[in-house]
Amino acid sequence: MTHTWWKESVIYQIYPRSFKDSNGDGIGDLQGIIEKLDYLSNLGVDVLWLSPVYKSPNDDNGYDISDYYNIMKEYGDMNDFDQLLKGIHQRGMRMLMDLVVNHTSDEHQWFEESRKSKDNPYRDFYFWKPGKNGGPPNNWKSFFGGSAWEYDETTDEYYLHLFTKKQPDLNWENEKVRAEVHKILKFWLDKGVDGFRMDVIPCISKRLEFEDGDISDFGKLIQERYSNGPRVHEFLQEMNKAVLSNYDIMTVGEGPGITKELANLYVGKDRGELDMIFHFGHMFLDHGKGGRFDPLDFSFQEFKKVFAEWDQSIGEEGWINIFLDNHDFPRMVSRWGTDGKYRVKSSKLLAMLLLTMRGTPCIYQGSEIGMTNVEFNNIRDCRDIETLNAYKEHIEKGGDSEAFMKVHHTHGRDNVRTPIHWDGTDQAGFTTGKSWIKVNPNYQQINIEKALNNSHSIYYFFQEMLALRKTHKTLVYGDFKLLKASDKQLFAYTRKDSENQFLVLLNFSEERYGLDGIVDPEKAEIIIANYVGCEEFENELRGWEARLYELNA
Ligand code: TEU
Ligand code: CA
Repeated sequence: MTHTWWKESVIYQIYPRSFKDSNGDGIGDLQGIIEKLDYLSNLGVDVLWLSPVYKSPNDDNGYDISDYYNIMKEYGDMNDFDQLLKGIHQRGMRMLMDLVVNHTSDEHQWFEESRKSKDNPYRDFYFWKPGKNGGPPNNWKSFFGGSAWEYDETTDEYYLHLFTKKQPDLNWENEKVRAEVHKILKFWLDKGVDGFRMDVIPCISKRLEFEDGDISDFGKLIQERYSNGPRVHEFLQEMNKAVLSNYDIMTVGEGPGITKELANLYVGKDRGELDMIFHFGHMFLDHGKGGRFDPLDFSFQEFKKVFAEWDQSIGEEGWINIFLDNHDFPRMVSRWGTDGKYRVKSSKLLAMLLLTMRGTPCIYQGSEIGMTNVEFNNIRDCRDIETLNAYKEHIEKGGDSEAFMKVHHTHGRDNVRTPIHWDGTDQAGFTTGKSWIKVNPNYQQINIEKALNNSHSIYYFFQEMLALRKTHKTLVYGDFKLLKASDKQLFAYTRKDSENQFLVLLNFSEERYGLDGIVDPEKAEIIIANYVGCEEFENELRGWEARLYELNA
């Protein structure tokens, strides 16, 4: 086993806007993160992934960049950034920046030039096409509702935007665009940044025929038209050769549309492309043909199968991330656990799942204290452009507002973007001003100050699991084997290498679960569990009980 730091690391994702506000304007900022570096270091995470902090008009909260070389003014300035990076390194941690180069903001100087005229030197930095039959060039839909094309009167043409109309797609066919991206990478890497999470990276190579797609099934549209285009690997290998390979860094692709069959083309160890990807096998499980706001039921067995099949297909060849939520998906305890009576137990169970799989785990801010989804009853409380656009479309089609808000409560992105609960004071200690988005009303029950004063809190369970993963490398590199695949309640698997064998038992229900024959107490020792006093329950798991056993040879 060759030790690789980015395989043995655990990432903690920070959504800066909601992490900690230091100057009372109600918006999180870099100085706020600096204030909390000891908290993060004490938790035991290794790499901090910051969602975008570059200059942006915030149409999509920073995923619409207008200047890659400057810090968003609400977050601070380059001095704050340098101080933050230094503080992270001083604590032995690393920083991942969020590289968003599938598209820019429409307020980026390149686009402002590009839209001026058909012969502007920047015209080919983006995709411009004449309309067809009085409408857009094809039937492609944006991830965020409506057409993926916006008409621009000045030059009587449409431009492509897979996301909002303020996020025009960059034309990677143009080698000048690729050279500019390499320059951006080099600028931040020369400042000492330890790598990048690359936003929607499988979408950077477009199918230039721009053929219509099957818009009745958004997941299919992503796979058949938007992701895994003809030159994506060429572009990534070129980027790796020109820049990435010159640094000891970590590169993480966000991979909507990457299938398990295609994954090792991106992350295979000899591919010279990316180190790992966030795949969406489980994340899109409950997305119906209409996308996130068209929810589907799915089975627990399907959820388990995703982990087994992805591990199987990646094998020893590549590497993946392990995550259960992020800034785009509902809170993990509300989505995969239960945020009622068993919130604490199920949060710890999910922590054990996250930290005993093969891959580089990523903890989303607030998961370490079991933060939950938030019930917004009024669309005016929502801030996410994807939600606001979907709501508008829903109402225009005669949909019912209450029904939409109900789906938003379980599936919307605002759920994971409310401020972190630092304590039980006003605005949860996040800001002394008025927060940009409502604080979850349960902040007095769920907050970091309480967690730090409770030795049985979710926080300390995460801390213990993180420490275990550090000292038991079998949990990083060991073979994964799913047990009882068809069981409707138990998620059981082993992790094994030449030194150790571990058994993980996760009871995804409040019903008890009999363990007859699964564990031989003579040959198994409990390393950690989310209940105290497991010995007298050798043959039974209680509601949402999680156990990690070391199996003696
Ligand atoms: O997300 C792309 C993506 O695939 C998810 O946004 C998800 O598919 C989408 O929410 C549809 O439900 C990345 C960023 O993570 C996201 O925050 C940005 O909004 C998006 O790209 C555009 O940059
Ligand atoms: Ca602020």
